Amino acid sequence: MGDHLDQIRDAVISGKHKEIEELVKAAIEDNVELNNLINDAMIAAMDVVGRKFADGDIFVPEMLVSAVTMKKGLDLIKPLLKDEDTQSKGTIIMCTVKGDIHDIGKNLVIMMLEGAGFTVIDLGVDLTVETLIQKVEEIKPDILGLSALLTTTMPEMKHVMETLGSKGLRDTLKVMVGGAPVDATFAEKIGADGYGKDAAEAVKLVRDFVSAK
Ligand code: B1M
Repeated sequence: MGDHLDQIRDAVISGKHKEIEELVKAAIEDNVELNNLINDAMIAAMDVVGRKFADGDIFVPEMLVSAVTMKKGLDLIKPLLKDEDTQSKGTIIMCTVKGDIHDIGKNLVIMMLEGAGFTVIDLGVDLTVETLIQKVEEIKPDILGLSALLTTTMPEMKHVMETLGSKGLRDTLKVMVGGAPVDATFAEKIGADGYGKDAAEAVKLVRDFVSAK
C-alpha cells in the first residue's frame, strides 16, 4: 500500500508523466483508498515540488511537468468519484481569477463536487471579472467558487466581490473562495460567504450553503 503511494509521489515530483498512468492503475487495482492517493501521494508531491521551486532547486518547466503528471493521474481517478444519484444538488460556477493560471486545485475541487452530485460549470483560469459577471447573470448559479494560488492574485478576489455587489448579484449567490494563500480571515474580509481549505472542506461548505437555502 505504502509502496504505491511512495511510487506515485516520486513520479509526480520527478515528472514521470509516461509512467504515472500505470502506477495509478496499479494502485487502484490494489484498492488503495482514493483519498490517500490524492492527498498522501499527489498533493504531498506538489508540496515538495513547491518547496523545491521556492528553494531554487527546480524551475518553471520542471514544475509544469509535475503538474502535467499529476493531471494525468487525477484523470484516472475522476470517473471513480462519481455519485450514482443523477439528480443535481445545485449549480456551481468555478474559476481561477484573472492573472492566475494555476488550476490543479480548482480541478480537484470540481472533481469532488461533481462526485458529490453538484453540477459544476468550469470557466477555466485567468478569468476576467467582465466574463465572470456575464456568466453569473446568464447561468444564475447557486454558488460561485473562486480559486487563487498567488498572493498577487488575491486582490482580484476582492475586486470580483466588489463588482458582484455593485451589480446587485449577491442576494441569492453564495461565494466560496480557496487556494493556498487564502484563509478564512481573508474570505471574511472581502465579504465572501466561506473558505474551503481543501476539496473535502469545499464540498462540506457547498452542502451547508445548499441546505441553508
Ligand atoms: Co506556481 N506558484 N507559479 N506553477 N505553483 C506556486 C503557487 C508557489 C507557491 C510556488 C513556490 O514559490 N513555492 C508560487 C506562489 C508564491 C506566492 O504567490 N506567494 C508560484 C509561483 C511564484 C508561480 C509563477 C509566478 C512562477 C513564475 O513564472 N516565475 C507562475 C505564475 C503563473 C500564473 O499563474 N500567472 C507559476 C506557474 C506554475 C505552473 C504553470 C508551472 C504550475 C501550474 C500548473 C497548473 O496549475 N496547471 C505551477 C505549480 C504546479 C505550482 C505548485 C508547485 C503546485 C500548485 C498545485 O497544483 N498544488 C505551487 C506550490 C504549492 O502549492 N505547493 C506553486 C496542488 C493542488 C492540489 O493544491 O492548488 O493548493 P492547491 O489546491 C488545494 C487547496 O488550496 C484548495 O483545494 C485544493 C485541494 O486540496 N483549493 C480550493 C484550491 N482552490 C480552491 C477553491 C475553492 C476551495 C478550495 O473554492 C472555490
